Amino acid sequence: MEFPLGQGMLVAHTAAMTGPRFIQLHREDSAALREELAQGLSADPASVSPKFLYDALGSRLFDAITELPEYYPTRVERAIFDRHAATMVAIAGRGRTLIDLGAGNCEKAARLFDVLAPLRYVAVDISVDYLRESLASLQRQYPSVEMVGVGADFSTSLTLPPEVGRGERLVFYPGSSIGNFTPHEALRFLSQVRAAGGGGGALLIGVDLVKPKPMLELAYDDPLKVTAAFNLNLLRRLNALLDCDARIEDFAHVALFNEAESRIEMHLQARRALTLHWAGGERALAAGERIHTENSYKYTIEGFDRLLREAGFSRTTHWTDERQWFAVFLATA
Ligand code: AVJ
Repeated sequence: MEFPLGQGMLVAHTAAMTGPRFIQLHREDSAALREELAQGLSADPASVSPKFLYDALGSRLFDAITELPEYYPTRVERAIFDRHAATMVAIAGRGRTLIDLGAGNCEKAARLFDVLAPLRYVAVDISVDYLRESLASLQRQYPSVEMVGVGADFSTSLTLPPEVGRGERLVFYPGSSIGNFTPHEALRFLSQVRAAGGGGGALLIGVDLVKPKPMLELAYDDPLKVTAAFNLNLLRRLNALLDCDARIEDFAHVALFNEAESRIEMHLQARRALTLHWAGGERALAAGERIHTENSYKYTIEGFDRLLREAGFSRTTHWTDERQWFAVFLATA
C-alpha cells in the first residue's frame, strides 16, 4: 500500500497516533478501605459508603438498572440531552476541554461529541482501568480529539492533573450522581467545580427531581429485583475486603423515600438477629436492624438552582422533560 507523504504527515498529527493517555492519581490502599468499612459497620446506625457498590459485578448490575422501566433517570436524561443538546452547546461553546466526572463507559459524553466538538476529552473515574477500553474505542472514532483517562476519587476533593491543560473547561456530571452527596457536601463539591473551571468554566449536570413517594420507591426497588441484587452485592464486597462472614440470604434490600431529607435511602436489613464477624471486629444486628448503604437526594428546580448560585455560578439555565421528572442544568461563572 502506498501513502502519499502529505496524508501520512496529517495522520501523524492526530491524537490517534499516540492514543489516549492514562493517569492514575492517588488510590486508597486496601488497609484504608478495610478501616473505613470496619468503622462504618461499628457505627450506630451501621453504614457502608455507596462507593463499595461498584466492583466489576456491581457496575454491571448498575448498567442493568439503567435498562429497567422503573428506573426512569437514565432514559429521561438521555431524552433531554437528545432534544436540547444544540441549545446547550450554543451556550456552553464548542471546542472546549470536556471533563467527564464518573465517565465509566463514556457513553453519555460520546453522544454529545458531534455537536460539542471538544478539543480535548478528559474522562475521570475511580479506577483508570474502567476507562481503558471505552476511551480507546472512542479515540478510534474521534482521532483528532485529544483524550486523557484519569483514575481519581473526586468525591472527597476535585484535584485534576496538569494533563487537563489550560483550555476552556466544560465539566460534565450526568446521571444525578450529585445525589449521592448531602446538600452540604454537594455545595462544597460544586464550589470546587466552579473554582476548577476558572472564569470561563461551565458545568453541565443532571439532577433527579422530587416526585411522589411511590414512584421514587419503585425506581429503587424494582419487581425484577435488580436493585436488590445491586445492594446485596455489597455484602460480597464486605466479605472479600474485610474477610467478613455476612450471608446474603440473611439480608433484605430496603429502599425508602425519606421526605424530610428529600432522599431515597437504601439499606440492608437483617432478616434475623445475627452477628457479623471480621478480622479484628464484630457487629451484632437485631432482627430488622439496618445497614445504611446509599443516599440519593432529590431536588426541586428552585432548590438546585439556589445551590448552583451559592457555589458561585452566576448564570444558570435548565431543561426538563414535560413531566418534570429530571432536569439538566448548565451553569457558568
Ligand atoms: C448512580 C448514584 C445516580 O442514585 O439513582 C441506582 C445509584 N442506586 N439505583 C442513583 C442507584 C440504586 C444512582 N446514582
